[in-house]
Formats: sequence, C-alpha cells, structure tokens
Amino acid sequence: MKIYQYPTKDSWKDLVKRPVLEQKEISGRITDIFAEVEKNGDNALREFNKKFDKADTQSISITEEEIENAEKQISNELKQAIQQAKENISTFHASQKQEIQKVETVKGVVCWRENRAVERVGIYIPGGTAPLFSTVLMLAVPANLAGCKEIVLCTPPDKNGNINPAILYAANLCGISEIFKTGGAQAVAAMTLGTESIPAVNKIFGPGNQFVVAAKEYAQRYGVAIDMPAGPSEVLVIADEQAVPGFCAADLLSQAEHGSDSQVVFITTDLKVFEETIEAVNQQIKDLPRNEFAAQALENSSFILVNSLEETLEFSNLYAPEHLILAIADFEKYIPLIENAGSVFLGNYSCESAGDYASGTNHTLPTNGYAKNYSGVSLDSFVKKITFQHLSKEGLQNLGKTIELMAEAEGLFAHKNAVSIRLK
Ligand code: HSO
Ligand code: ZN
Repeated sequence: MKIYQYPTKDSWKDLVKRPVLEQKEISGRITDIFAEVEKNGDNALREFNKKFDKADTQSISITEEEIENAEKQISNELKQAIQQAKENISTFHASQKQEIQKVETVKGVVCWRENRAVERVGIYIPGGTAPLFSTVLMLAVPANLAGCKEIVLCTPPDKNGNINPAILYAANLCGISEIFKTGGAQAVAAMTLGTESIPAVNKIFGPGNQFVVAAKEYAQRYGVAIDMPAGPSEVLVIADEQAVPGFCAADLLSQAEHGSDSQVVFITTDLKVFEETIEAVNQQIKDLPRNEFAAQALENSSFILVNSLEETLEFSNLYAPEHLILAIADFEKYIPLIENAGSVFLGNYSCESAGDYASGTNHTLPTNGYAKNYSGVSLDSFVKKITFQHLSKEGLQNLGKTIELMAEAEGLFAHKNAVSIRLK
C-alpha cells in the first residue's frame, strides 16, 4: 500500500501512473501463433490446447450433451440469478436504442443515420482462476439486441477438456450456439482467420491476459475490429466524512482480488475515514480466498488524503478510472465535475459489484487511462451507423452554388460538374 497525505499537485502525475507491464517477446509469439492457426486450423488449436491448457480435446466444438450436462451442474438459485442479471442488462441496453431522426439541413436536403448490426462478432471469455461467466451476458445480450447474425464464443478448456458449466449455461441462455474450446492468442487468431470449425468474425470482444490483448491488437491488421484496448481492472473510490470505511474497503478489495496487476485508489478529505479504511482493508483481506492476488494488487495501490472534494475529482479526472465510486453525501453536486471515467457508482450503497454483475450497466470498460478517450461497451459497440441523404431538385438548387464554389476552390472540377450538369 502506498500512503500519501496531502501530496503536492506536482506529484500527482506520478500517482496516476499504472504499473508498467513487461512486454517480453510477446509480439514474436503472437505472429507465430497466427501463422500456425492459419496453416493448420483446428489441428493447431488442438495442439495449443495440449500445450497451454494441458487438455486433450478431440473436438473443439461444444456438443448438445455438454450443454445439457452443464445445466445440471448449476444450482437453480444461480440459474435464477443469472436470468435476473440478463434481464436487467437487456433492459438497460435496450433503452440505448434510438429513433431515427431525419433532419432537413436546407430545404429539400434531408439527412439521417441508420444502424446496421456488425454481422459476425466473436466473444472471448478467459478461463483460469476466475471464469467470468458474467462477461458472457455483458457481451452476448447487447449483440443480440443489436441484431448480430452470428455470435461466436471461445474459451479455454480445463485439464479434462471441459468448459466451465456457468459459462456454458450463460452462453446457451443467450442463444449462442457456436461455442469453442480454445483460449489465449490462438482463440483470437481463430476468430480472425477462421478455421474448419470456427468462423472468421468482423469484431472481437472480451477481456484476457496480455497475450489475448496483444493478439486483439494484432487482429486489427487483418481488418478485424476490437472492442477497446485493455489493461488490468481498476477502481477509484472518493470518500467524504460520512463514508463508511468498511464499505469503502470492501469495494477496494473487490477490485483488487481480480488479479495481482489490478490497481485500486482511495482518496478522501477526512483523516478518520482515511485511517479507518486502511485498517478495514487490512482486516477484510484476511478472510478472502483470493487474498494473495489482492495483497499483490494493493502493493501497487494508493491511499491518498487531500484537502477538498474538488481536488479528489481533479485527481480522478487525471487518473481516468475504469470504475469511479463517489462515497460522498452530495454526489449529485459533483457529477458535473466528472470528466473521465468508465462507469460511476453513486452513494454508499452503489457498490461496484452491482455493475459487475446485475444492475444492468456493462462491465466491459476502458482501463489504463483510456476512459479519457473511450467509452465502455454498449449497444453502439455492436452496430455501424450509416448516414443517408436525399436531395430533391429544389434541394440541389438550394445547395448547388456552395458545393460548386468549394469544389472549384479545391481544384476538383469533376466534383463541381456533378452539380452543374444537374442544374443546367
Ligand atoms: N470488474 C470486472 C468485471 C467483473 N467482475 C466480472 C466480476 N466479474 C471488470 O470491470
Ligand atoms: Zn469485478
């Protein structure tokens, strides 16, 4: 834990830095993996499953039987929870649909935009220490609402060649029928290039380790789009004197437990809340099964005491957190001061876990300062917006002179003529 009491503003630029990730020889390995998948398709994926996941997978496609078995392994309670989360995510993302708005910019000139779904999308779900089946809902629900024709899901198998049953259950609940046992950079390569079993997609979504992130970046060379650049998860909690230290500590640890590279920041104006939150973190961490990850994440994390709430927000805007929690009484007043953040949680009862799972907002968000220029995943992430226009003869008469003059000034006489020939 790094503790700072009233740090000078000059030092803030160092405090907002993320831990630097080692980029060791990743790119060479990504190129090799893409080449291998391009050459040997499904066979390459089976070999990678043996090598990286120690799994013997005859078929990389999921069977009906595996889906039925997965259903049996999930308790009814968990099924209901997943269904409720799915409903809330659907409601929130459906509300993002917008009516088409036709605008007459000049009499006889009508312009508008229409959405068309990205035809084929790929969803990557990591396996490993915490298989995030909630991410299946966060990506598949808006993909379905947008009208994507094909949704492909890849996730790594365990040692026995199986996929986590909750991932399968959530995928099936969202109507995803193309589920494949492959993980890491090779899964991204497969969704980019296509194999005998896996269709090539137009856009790839989902979190992953640094190999997955590097592979998604590499995939863009093939004309595939990605959801956003990614980095380890983070939260910044702002607290005033009425904040509850135990709640703040729980929120900080909920993000710290994601991985040793996660980062959490706590910033407050109140000395008592400051000290008690640090104490609560040290207490609560003891009981967490993933406390080793959390402890490592805390080493990279800062606890900061400042003079005013305005300063906490100024700091937060400089940091641009993936998640921002305002554990302050007057949160309404401070909303207009928020410039950079992925997703914001207001008041003492809005824990980040609510947005991670079930309130309805999306948990695929910009990390690593990208909240300065990227939005989180939404319905828009699954569509392209096409502009349309219709000019009547009168419309072209009204606008013609302007176009002709501008075309001539750019030296583009064919452009000018496309107007003149019509108005002769
Ligand atoms: N906090 C993660 C999402 C997540 N949390 C999934 C639990 N499951 C990144 O926003
Ligand atoms: Zn989380």
